[in-house]
Parts: sequence; C-alpha cells; structure tokens
Amino acid sequence: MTREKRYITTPIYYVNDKPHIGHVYTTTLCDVYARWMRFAGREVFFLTGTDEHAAKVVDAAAERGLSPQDWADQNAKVFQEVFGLLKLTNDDFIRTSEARHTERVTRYVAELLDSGDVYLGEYEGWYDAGQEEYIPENRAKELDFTSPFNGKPLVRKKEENFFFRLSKYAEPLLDLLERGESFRVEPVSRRNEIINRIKDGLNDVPISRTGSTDWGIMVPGNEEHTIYVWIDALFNYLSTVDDEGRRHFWPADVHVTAKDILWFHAVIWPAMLLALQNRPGYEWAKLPKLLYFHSFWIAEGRKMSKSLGNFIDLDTINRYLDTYGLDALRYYLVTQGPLGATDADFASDHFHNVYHTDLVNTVGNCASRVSAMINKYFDGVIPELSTADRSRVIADHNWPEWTAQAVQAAGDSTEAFELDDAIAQGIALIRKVDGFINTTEPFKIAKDESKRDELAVILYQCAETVRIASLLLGPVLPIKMAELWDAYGQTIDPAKGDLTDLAAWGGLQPGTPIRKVALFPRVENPVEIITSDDQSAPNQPQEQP
Ligand code: ME8
Repeated sequence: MTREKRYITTPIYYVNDKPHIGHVYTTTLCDVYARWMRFAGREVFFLTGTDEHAAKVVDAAAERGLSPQDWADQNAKVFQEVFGLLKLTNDDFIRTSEARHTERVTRYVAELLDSGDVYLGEYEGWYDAGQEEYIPENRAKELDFTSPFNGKPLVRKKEENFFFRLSKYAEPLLDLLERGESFRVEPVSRRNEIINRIKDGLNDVPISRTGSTDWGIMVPGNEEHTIYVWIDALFNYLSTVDDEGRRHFWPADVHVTAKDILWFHAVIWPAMLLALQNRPGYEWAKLPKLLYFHSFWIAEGRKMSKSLGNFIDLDTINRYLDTYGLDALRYYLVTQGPLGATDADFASDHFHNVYHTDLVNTVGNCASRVSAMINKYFDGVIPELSTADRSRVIADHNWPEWTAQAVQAAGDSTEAFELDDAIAQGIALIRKVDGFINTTEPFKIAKDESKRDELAVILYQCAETVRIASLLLGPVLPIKMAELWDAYGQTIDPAKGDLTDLAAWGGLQPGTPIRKVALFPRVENPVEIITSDDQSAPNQPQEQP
C-alpha cells in the first residue's frame, strides 16, 4: 500500500542573518507538523534552507574580504548547526547557490521565456536598495521617498528588465482563491487581504536585474541579466523535489511563512506555477494545497529591536534552552505564538508562567502522580484487568470515547495547521485525569481492601489516558515524552508511523512496569531577555511592488 505523503516547507532564510527567534519559530512549527505526520504514518518531506543570491550578500562578503560563496557557506552552516542543535527534523536543506537548484531554475525560466510568460521590457520606479525591491508610486509618496527599512532615500531607477506576465494570471488566481478548494490561503484575513490586492489589479513584474556582479542565476540566453532573487528563491520549493525520486511529493501540502512575504507566496508563486504547468512536461507543477501565513513575534510588549534590548537572538534562545530545556521552548513557541492573524508577545514572565502551569503542574505533575500511585499501591506494575474493566465508566468518565475524540480532533487540527489546537487536546486529557483523581480519590479508596478492583480500574484509566495524551504531545515535546514512554514501559518509535494503533484505548497492558517519573523541574527565576548586539532586527511587514 502506498502511504499518503506530506510535503511541508519553511521560507528559505536570508543567509546574511544569524538565526533568530522568528526563524526558529517557523521551522519549529513545521517540525511539529512533520513529526506528527511521520508518527501518523505519512511519507513526509520537510524542507528548509537558505536564500543566498541577495545583493546584500555580495556587500557583506566584500566588507569581510570574502567571496559571496564563502560568506554564504559560513552562514548557511550556522543555520544548519542551530537547526541541528534544536533537533529540527528537516529532510533536506536547500541552498540556492547549489547547482541542483540553479540548473533547474535556469530550465524553468527558459520554459517561461519560450512561452512568452517572461519577456524583455523596460521598467522605471522607486527602488529600495536595502530590500532589493521597487516600491509603488503611491506607497513611495507615503514613505516620503525613504526606505522604511534603513531610512535611506529611495532611488529613481530605470532599467531594461525581463518581466513576468503576472497580469495574465490575475483572473485565474482570483478564481482559485475565491473557490478555496485546491489552493487555500490561511488565516482567512490573509486570504481576504490578497483577494483585495488582486482585485486592485496586477501589473507585470520585473524579474531580473543587471549589475556588476555575477552572484545569482543568469537569465538563460542573456549575458547581462540575473534572475531577481525572489524568483530564484521561490523556485526552491519545486527545484528540491524535481527529480524522479521526489517528484511525487509535489504539490506541497503546506508552505508556511510569516505575513511579511504574503505577496510573493500567495500571488507571484502560484502565478509562476500556473505559467509553468502549461509547458509540456510540467503538467505536474500544480499549485501548493495550503499557504499558511502566521503573524509576528514581538517581545516584552514591543516590536523586537536591538536598540530596545528585547531582540531574541541566538544567545537569548540558548539561555532559555539552558534554563527550561528544548521541549519547553518548543511548547511555548507553538502554543503561545502568532499562529493566527495577530502578533504574539514573547515575554519572560509569561514564558515562566506557561512553563509552570502547563508543563510542570499539569503534564509533569500528573504523569508523576499516576506513576507514584501505581508504585505505592501496585508495586509499580499495571494490575491485571479484563478488557471490559479497562473501559468501565466510573464517575461519568468515558475514557475510551474521550480519548478517541481527542485523537481525532488533534489529527484534524494538525492537518489544518492549527497546531495549538492539536496540542490543547493532549493537555485537556491530562487536566481531565487530574480532575478524575480529585473526584474519585484513589488515595482514599486504597485504604479499603475490599475496593482493590475499583482502585485498579481507576489507576489503569489514569495511566492509559496519560499514555494516550503523551502520544498527542510527542510531536511538540519529543524529548520529554520519550522519557515518559520509557518510564511507562512503552517502546515507541514515532518513525514507525503507528500513531493510530498506539492511540487505541486499552493498549496499555497489565503487567507493564511503571517507574516513577519527574519530567519538568521547577525553575526559580524567569530568564531575562538581554540581547547581544551583533544582530539585525527580524523582518517586519514589507511593501511589495
Ligand atoms: O524573507 N516573528 O527570509 P528571512 C515570526 N529569504 N516569524 C518571523 C519573524 C518574527 N518577528 N521574523 C522573521 C525571507 N520570521 C526570504 C524568504 S522564501 C522563498 C524566501 C520568519 O530570513 C518568518 O517565517 O527574512 C518570515 O516569513 C521569515 O522568518 C523571513 O525570513
């Protein structure tokens, strides 16, 4: 039987920056999705990487006396190392300076030149050199002709350019977006935003530049023009899987980015694919199924910036890891982050509270409480019980039904990329176990020898529900849930893809040894967010041409 596949991507990050909380956030979201899907038996391809052909790479390299390639090599390595330390499970890491990418992009652009979707023309407009993009006339006026990114004046620039015939795809795109079936944009506010922009009209867009440097991919058949970095970058999603062994992963199931690059992903990219899929041999270049645009992290109530001292860079991330551990950081990012349409605040007190409320006092405490009672009353072994007894409804707690519903809901939420809702299902089960213990008071029942059976049923149901909840929390808390599985006598390998079987009620076998477990230690003081000063601020929303 062929397995269903899932292909998920992060943006490819500018290689000039060092990884910061924004990059870690998006990549962690995708990691949680990828881990869930592998656990659920899908064939997963999870892609991240670096975007390397920006002109600012040439400048930064020159300042350091390096070639652009050497500078990109150094910085791409930092991303790879950091993602490795964070145990992010990407299946590949694409760098746009690699031959496997550049060769394919050349082919794609050649196809579009052939079809006339890319043509030579002239462009004049206000250019923001810092962002490498043209700013529309009315927006440039609003900005008083200065760059919102570096405060430098916008430059009036006129150039011969290759253009992409974007105007031709306005109608088909609008139609696809409004139908929202095969091509979806979430959250809905982002979808509406993009529909309105398309309704305002789409002009053809320049997709090449000329200049002194040959850092970039040349327009095929032309000696002077380099393909605009954004066009080059967007193609990474396709180029990485464009070979015999991987082509079945396309179309991507989810592209995840922040709202800053909505325009490129929700307009330019699908339009390019629509153009490409008309070419013989490229019928397979369908549109991605879901584009998910999250919002921004701010920090301590304000936009992150070096000068405010609230910038969450690698040093700060490391201090969180040292104090709370990797799973706690993942948990905070995914459950408290800007997954929806509003920005979210990374605040040290909030982090501290969420850690104690959800992880120490809920997940950790419940797992430990249950293991301690099984040790105290049943010598650390799950007592003998018939299958019927394992499912007996006590105090109106229908665990088989509730756990099955939670598993279903968590799967559906993950599928829709509502990862916070998926995790909430696991946490809710644990809270219900706590409530069950408080209602049934097994510690009192234990005093009555004639109620050994009832005690066994209650503790079985507690341990079994903790086990099932731990499966749902595994993708976000991979290290701690592996510890829990070990203590609860479970040999679980998420790579085997048997989540559904494992999550069926009654899987916990009588006779299983249960060790006492302490998962999340209390932490005395919140980590202060202090910054090092060698970073640039993360992206904020940018205007597109
Ligand atoms: O835009 N909050 O790369 P980039 C949340 N190379 N996420 C944030 C964030 C914040 N404050 N700041 C950044 C580029 N991000 C292009 C992409 S894709 C074909 C090319 C995350 O290094 C978020 O995912 O500026 C955002 O979309 C991405 O970093 C931008 O990364």
